[in-house]
Amino acid sequence: MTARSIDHRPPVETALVLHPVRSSGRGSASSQTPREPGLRLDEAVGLAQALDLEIRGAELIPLRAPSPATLFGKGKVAEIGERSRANAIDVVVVDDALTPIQQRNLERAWQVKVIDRTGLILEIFGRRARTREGRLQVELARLDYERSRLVKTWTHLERQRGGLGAMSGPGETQIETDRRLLTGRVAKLKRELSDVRRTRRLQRDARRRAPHPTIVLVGYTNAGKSTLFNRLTASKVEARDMLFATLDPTVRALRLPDGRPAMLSDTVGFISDLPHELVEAFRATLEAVREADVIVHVRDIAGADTDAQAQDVRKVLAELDAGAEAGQILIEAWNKIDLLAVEDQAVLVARARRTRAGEPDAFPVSAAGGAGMSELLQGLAERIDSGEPVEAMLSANDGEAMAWLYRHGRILTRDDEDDGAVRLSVRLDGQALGRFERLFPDALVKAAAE
Ligand SMILES: Nc1nc2c(ncn2[C@@H]2O[C@H](COP(=O)(O)OP(=O)(O)OP(=O)(O)O)[C@@H](O)[C@H]2O)c(=O)[nH]1
Ligand SMILES: [Mg+2]
Repeated sequence: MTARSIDHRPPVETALVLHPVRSSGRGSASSQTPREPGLRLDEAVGLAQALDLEIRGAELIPLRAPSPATLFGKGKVAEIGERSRANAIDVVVVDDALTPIQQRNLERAWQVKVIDRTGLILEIFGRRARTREGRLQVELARLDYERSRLVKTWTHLERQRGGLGAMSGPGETQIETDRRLLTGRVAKLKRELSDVRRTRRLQRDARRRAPHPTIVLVGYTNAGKSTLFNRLTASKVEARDMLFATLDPTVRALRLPDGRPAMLSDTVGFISDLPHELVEAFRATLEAVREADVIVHVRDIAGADTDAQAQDVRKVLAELDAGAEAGQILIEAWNKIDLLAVEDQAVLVARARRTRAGEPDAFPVSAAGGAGMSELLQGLAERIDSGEPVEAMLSANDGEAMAWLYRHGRILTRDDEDDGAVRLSVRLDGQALGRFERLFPDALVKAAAE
């Protein structure tokens, strides 16, 4: 933690982070990708730190038979309770999915706030959202989560009624009312969101008419997307060693090596077990991903977890109906190579050159140090070259048309005739070609023999 001279924020809350390790071999209740539990624990600590919690302890807890009432066994519950008291813990983070009942029972047993993985991620998103759309989306996801938990609580109570007699906690009427209130708020939020989105769609349509190709950076949280974004566009988007530093997408212009402009987007990071409420809520924001001409999957290639993280990212892309599977051009930027030993860097570079059929092309880079940037940009330019080459004959006073072609196309060859006329061979995508013909009907354009 960095020292702050004046700090007006409320006192820091202390936390204990627990990652249950299920003996069935699966890391958590819903994860598909096997991971080293220690790395999962590190990630959970990172998430808790992203909420500015002061971590007083982090531990793997073996789970042989998960208890429906408290997840952990009786002895463990008592032991953790002891430790929470001894360390003056305010929040216990359980890096797993807790049922509402488990959450409530644990809170009672430990007399602290208990938060599970989904709750933690929702909380982080809630704090980070800056734009109106981002805030509405997170709020919607949170209400959805709360509503589903109320429903679960309620059905649970239904089942229990008669058997156990007096249950503490909210009664059925209260829950019904809460649920109706939530449903009303969800409906209202959805209306507000659709208004905001309509405006954004109009803005985007206006942008889309510009024939600039679009490139979008996606990847696991903390992979270095914003750092790469800043390097490529000379911007200063916040890039920090913090999970979910970026939430709202940012778009900037970028110049490809051949001088053509493109639009680059930085996006929210993905994470394993990303709450489905959030994927749903962010679906519209992430439309940029589905509409991109090229997707760059930024990977922390130096991280021990890199393959599992890549799997998680591909899974979220599939949920968004985006990525290579969906027919989009996708390349990988293998970031943070500076963190590898020189021999390992060489191995990686060799591996990137020999990607097998069906594997995405890979570009080893260091967004922080700058290595590999020109290769990456060149790779992008090549992939964006979907346009057909055409020949344009411009007379000496067609300066405007020529400037337009330089701006929107890729000039392949240029021949200056004696009379001042210029013959350009230029690559233009279909949309740009149509625009050029409308704007400059007198310029002579024909398909070029390549
Ligand atoms: N050593 C090294 N560190 C890097 C490199 N690229 C990024 N980082 C660091 O990795 C951390 C995360 O970088 P960000 O650019 O914020 O990552 P992000 O993918 O945008 O993360 P989120 O927005 O949280 O999803 C920061 O501390 C960066 O300085 C790199 O090439 N080498
Ligand atoms: Mg970022």
